[in-house]
Amino acid sequence: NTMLSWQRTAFHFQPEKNWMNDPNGPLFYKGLYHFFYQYNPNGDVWGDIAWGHAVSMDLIHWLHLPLVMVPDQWYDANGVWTGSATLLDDGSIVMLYTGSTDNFVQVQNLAYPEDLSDPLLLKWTKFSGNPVLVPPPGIGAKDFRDPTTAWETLGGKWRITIGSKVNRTGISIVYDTTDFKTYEKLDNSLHQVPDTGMWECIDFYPVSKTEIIGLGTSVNGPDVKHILKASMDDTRTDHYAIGTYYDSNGTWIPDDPNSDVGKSTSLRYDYGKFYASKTFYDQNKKRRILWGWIGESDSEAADVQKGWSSVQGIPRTVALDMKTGKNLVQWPVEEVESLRLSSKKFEMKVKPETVVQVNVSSTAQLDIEAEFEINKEDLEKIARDESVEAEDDFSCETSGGSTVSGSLGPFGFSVLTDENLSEQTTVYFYVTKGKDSKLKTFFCTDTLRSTMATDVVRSVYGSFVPVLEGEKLTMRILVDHSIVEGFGQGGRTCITSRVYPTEAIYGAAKLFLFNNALNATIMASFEVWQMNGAFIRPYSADDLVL
Ligand code: DQQ
Repeated sequence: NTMLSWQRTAFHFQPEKNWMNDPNGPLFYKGLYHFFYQYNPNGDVWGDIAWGHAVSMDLIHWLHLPLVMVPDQWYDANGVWTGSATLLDDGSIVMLYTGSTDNFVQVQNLAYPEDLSDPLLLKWTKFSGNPVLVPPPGIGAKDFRDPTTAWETLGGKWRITIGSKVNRTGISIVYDTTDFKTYEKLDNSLHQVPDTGMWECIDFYPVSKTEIIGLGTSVNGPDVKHILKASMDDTRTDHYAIGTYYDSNGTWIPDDPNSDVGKSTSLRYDYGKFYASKTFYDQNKKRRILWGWIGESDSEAADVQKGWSSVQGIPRTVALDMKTGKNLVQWPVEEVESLRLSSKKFEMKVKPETVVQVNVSSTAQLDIEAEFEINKEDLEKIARDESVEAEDDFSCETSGGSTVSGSLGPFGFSVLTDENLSEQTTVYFYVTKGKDSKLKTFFCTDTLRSTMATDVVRSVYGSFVPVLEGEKLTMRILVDHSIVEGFGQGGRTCITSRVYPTEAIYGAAKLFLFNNALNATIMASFEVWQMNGAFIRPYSADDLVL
């Protein structure tokens, strides 16, 4: 089936076949980036979970290696679930992961590389004393999973946190250890938020307030804020908040309690399809890198037919937005730019209610960087005009999508679109005027018309995006067959979507620029690159890796 085979991506990480989910234990070791992931060796849906493994020199081209851990012990018989790596000061590596036992109890296990001189880290040993942690009193046997990377306390111990829930309160349980074999539970949780349900895949790390660099996981001090992220099992969305970490009792307090982790008002890494994410500190390039699992929006039956399910998002550098101090900025790792082939630059003035085709030859693999400006006179006129209705309640999700026009939007790109515009995925800005006459900008992706197929979940995704005085509106879009990643305002708001066109594929897939605003002319200036495919294939002994 040519339509199904077209959906496989060209430069996103995917195994050769079968089901994949969470990123696990990412790290940089002896010149290589290692990536592990939740993998079903036996099928296209979740189950029989083992750890897949791949290595790369640049986070873009990958060699698949043999599985590193499979469910072969009583303490992980029902799955080698999610875990994290910690690099110790002596250069060794420990991996902590959750095992689902023969009895479906969630326990934490320790594993380490058999041979630290092997840059491929092919062989892993499970510690003979596993499990190292079992659910503590008061915690459900199935509510105790996904240990983080460890960080050092001022007292010289290692500290980790593990996600759980107590009734409907999501919590982050904390342990100290010196040898990763025995642990001491702290009295306080790192943090907890009522009514958020089970917290999966917690991530906890420092960000710099003063410099655009990543920080090692143990760094703390006056110039540092700490990010707490949890993956909300109820909604399958990743939420974070910025706050302050207290070493003495192992607690963290959000800067803004109104947008605490997991609350509906809280920040998300991504407002589309993006879950179970995990960062690591890349000591090679002094940056913090975020991996996120991008699941499917089609049916399981379709996944079985195509023989695979899920991709990983392009790894993103993540840092505190020093201009706002209130959100992170995420940006595709610079290495993805090595896939850029020929590019074309465009300057266009787009009148209200206009769609124009962007003349590029093939559009299944693109990188687009764009700047938009709303005509100043139109902007001022709308701001003054009292007959323009206030839109204080606007949200991308409930807006009806990019066909619903307002005075100042929507405008943006229509990707993976056929000539008749019967199939299209739109990534766009929408500017609203509030009761106070202030303008507010939203960054959205509309997949409602992305496919004629009926077995697909289609949504309008997105959120508010901060735009500072004097800034133009900017977006970047990566298109790779069935995945579209949008980065608004330098990565303040990000949206990933999976789309399954049936008509707009191969040569029939076009790119359009649209302005559906009723009263605003838009100046657009942008560059479009064709993207090369990445080498992502099985490792063979002939490969000269180093
Ligand atoms: N996936 C893993 C769990 C984790 C969940 C199992 C999140 O460890 O909580 O595959 O997607």
